[in-house]
Amino acid sequence: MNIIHRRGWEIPESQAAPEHLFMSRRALLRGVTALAGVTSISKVGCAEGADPTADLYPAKRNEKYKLDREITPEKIASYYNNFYEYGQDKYIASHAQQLKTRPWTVKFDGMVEKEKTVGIDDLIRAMPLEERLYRMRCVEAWSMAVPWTGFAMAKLVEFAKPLSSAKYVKMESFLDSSMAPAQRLPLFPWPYVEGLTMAEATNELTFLVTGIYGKPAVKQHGAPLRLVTPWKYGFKGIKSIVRFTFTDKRPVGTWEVLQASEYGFWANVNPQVAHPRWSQATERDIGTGDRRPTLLFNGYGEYVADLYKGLESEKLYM
Ligand SMILES: Nc1nc2c(c(=O)[nH]1)N[C@H]1C(S)=C(S)[C@@H](COP(=O)(O)O)O[C@H]1N2
Ligand SMILES: [Mo]
Repeated sequence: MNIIHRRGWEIPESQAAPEHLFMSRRALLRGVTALAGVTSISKVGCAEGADPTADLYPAKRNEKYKLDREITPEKIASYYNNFYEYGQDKYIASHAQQLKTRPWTVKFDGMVEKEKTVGIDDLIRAMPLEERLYRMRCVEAWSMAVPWTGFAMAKLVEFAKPLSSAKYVKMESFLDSSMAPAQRLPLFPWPYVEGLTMAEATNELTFLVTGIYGKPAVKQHGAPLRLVTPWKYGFKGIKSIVRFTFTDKRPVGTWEVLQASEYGFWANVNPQVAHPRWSQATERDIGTGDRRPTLLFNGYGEYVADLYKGLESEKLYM
């Protein structure tokens, strides 16, 4: 594979996607050609019909989680995305409208009292929805701050009833190339996979997102169910989840499969630990365009630093 040795922000905005730039140009071109056949739908903020959970929005904001910066304008956050099932660049919002978010089921399996599969609307209605303002830091050194709606993952873990022997939770995105043609390409080991330790999954910050900007989540942000771990790099935030598997084996995430020397299991934000191809010291706020210093644990150390005591020998920051 060709590794392009450039620092993240030296890559022009139009082609900035260091997460995938280690892939060969030929593979990329194949991807672009295959995607060119896809019809784009111009209305990218809107589902086919009314969302069956629309009455739950806007949910009450939990004022505990404060921002140190402006909320990123919706029009910017919703048109600058990473969702490789829909393409290789940031401008996948129209392609992502092919995602069909109903019917949608979520499976709970592995080390649980009893396996179960639930419909997304039943699941969302069983959970206490709230709004939280969180910062998000992508490993590519851009960041945003958005109002997510969702529920604490601890509530979902309670609902799933894992056995006490479970140490990790593995999450999987949908696998259906009829609504994501890029899944026919051999670029990625689909479906997208991510994982957390049980302690991380039940940390109070860990949030399962069903909505954004006071409305049900738009497809490009990973509707109808997406993970947000604001102290970790954005790639941990797996979109459009269909399965939670409780296990005693550490899950290997999609990016770790692709390039283990650059993307690991922990992926905690740390300005002092550079990515092998660029510095993580600062980030570009996609809302204002300003460059600002990156904070340890993306500023969430008071909530999460304790999770990593005794794990200092691990590669916690990549
Ligand atoms: N299924 C899936 N989830 C994913 C990704 C992806 O390509 N596929 N990209 C990740 C990356 S790299 C980032 S930075 C965030 C981007 O979230 P946003 O587009 O809502 O800002 O989603 C993450 N979740
Ligand atoms: Mo990312």
